[in-house]
Amino acid sequence: MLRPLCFFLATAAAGLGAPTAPRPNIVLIVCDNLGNGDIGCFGSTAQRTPHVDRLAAEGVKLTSFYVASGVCTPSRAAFLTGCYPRRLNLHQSATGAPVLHPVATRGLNPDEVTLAEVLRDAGYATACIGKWHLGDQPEFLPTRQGFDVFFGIPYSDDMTRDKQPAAWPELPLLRGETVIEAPVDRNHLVRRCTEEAVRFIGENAGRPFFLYVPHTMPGSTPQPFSSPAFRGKSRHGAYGDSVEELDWSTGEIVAALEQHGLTGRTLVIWTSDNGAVRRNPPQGSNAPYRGWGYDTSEGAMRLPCIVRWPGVIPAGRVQDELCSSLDLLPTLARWAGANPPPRPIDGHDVRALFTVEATAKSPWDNAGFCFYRMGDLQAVRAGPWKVYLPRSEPAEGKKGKSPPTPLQLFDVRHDPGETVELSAREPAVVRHLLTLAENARVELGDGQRPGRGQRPAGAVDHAQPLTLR
Ligand SMILES: [Ca+2]
Repeated sequence: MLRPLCFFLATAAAGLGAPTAPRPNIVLIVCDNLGNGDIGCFGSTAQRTPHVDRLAAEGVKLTSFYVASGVCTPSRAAFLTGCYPRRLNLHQSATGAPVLHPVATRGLNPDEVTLAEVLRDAGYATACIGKWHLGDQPEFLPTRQGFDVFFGIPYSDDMTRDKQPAAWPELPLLRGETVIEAPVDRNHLVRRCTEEAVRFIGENAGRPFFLYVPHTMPGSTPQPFSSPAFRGKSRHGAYGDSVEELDWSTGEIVAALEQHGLTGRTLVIWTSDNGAVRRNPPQGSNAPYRGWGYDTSEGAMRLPCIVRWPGVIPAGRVQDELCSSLDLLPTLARWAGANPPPRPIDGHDVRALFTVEATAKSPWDNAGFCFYRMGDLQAVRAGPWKVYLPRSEPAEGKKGKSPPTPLQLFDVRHDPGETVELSAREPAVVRHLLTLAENARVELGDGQRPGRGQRPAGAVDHAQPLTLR
């Protein structure tokens, strides 16, 4: 029921101001657990982010950009597939956890078509440099999902052997499918991944490339890691040091593009996989949004995002229309002259939102954007309105069971902090959003109710730890 409308709108949006520029290189930088209020150009004063701020000044700043989940694995799956995690059955692990743990029998199904596969088939060189987190078995590694190059860790940096000595290996660093170090020194991950990214740009400057940099930091540990050059240098503790190193990393990648004369031929996207998570101060910030990472709050899923492509995307704009990490695959595929996967996906071609002044409208306004926490549909947004669905049963979450909640409606465009509850004043809006929620349940499911559009996750019978050989 959702699909024909989606296809129609995507086609309609593509006709609006779609540029005829040559296909760009694509650099996709995704931080880990970094919130909207952590970045200067999005309002932070806690730490310095000059390189990211410059990117925003030279591109479009998206202020209603949503990821598809408040936690790592499902959010990262959506970036690469354009699908809601529940469609892929990656909304939870095989053991019912919110993310994949080491030695997981589940992973992103090799049958799914990733952005890397779409672009590689169109002639792009492809690299994934950072934290994967879509399956740690050989069948599920980046090299099996369209990436020529993988350098990084297979899951979160806090999934260390000391937490599960009987089952988990030392944190492995991989090149391709081979463990080259274990345990890897986490202080140097961002620096080393940046050096690998810069090298990949240099080696592929003469052909189209897709560089995916899913960072490991600030991550989930109480004190984020950073290299000695940044440690103790920010005004905001270990957290600020980590964010400033990520900003440095962005600057190095942008400088490498400049050095090779690729600035005008490269589309850079900069964002995060979910909002800042609660730690002991000094900690991250999701301001002006409410809530912390891991749930379906605005703070968890509405993230800073910048898209820069000089000459095609006008500089210095702010776009407040709703768009999503789900949109990257169909949007980037079109810009690369490639076709999106033949199977149903959830994202839209939103090129017009990035390039056209003021006139383009979000394709999500019609079908609505869904907020799932694991398998539970908890909220829907369309236009300015976000409804939190009433829940009579306690819901299972990363931090244990959350209490029952009533239906709540907010105008998150004009009240981003969700301070004024409006359901009693806007019954027609509520009815409309509840209809969209029901449409989503039919297609994607909700709780124990299956959706007709769900597809199986990848699975292996026996998982082995990734160890040095
Ligand atoms: Ca994350």
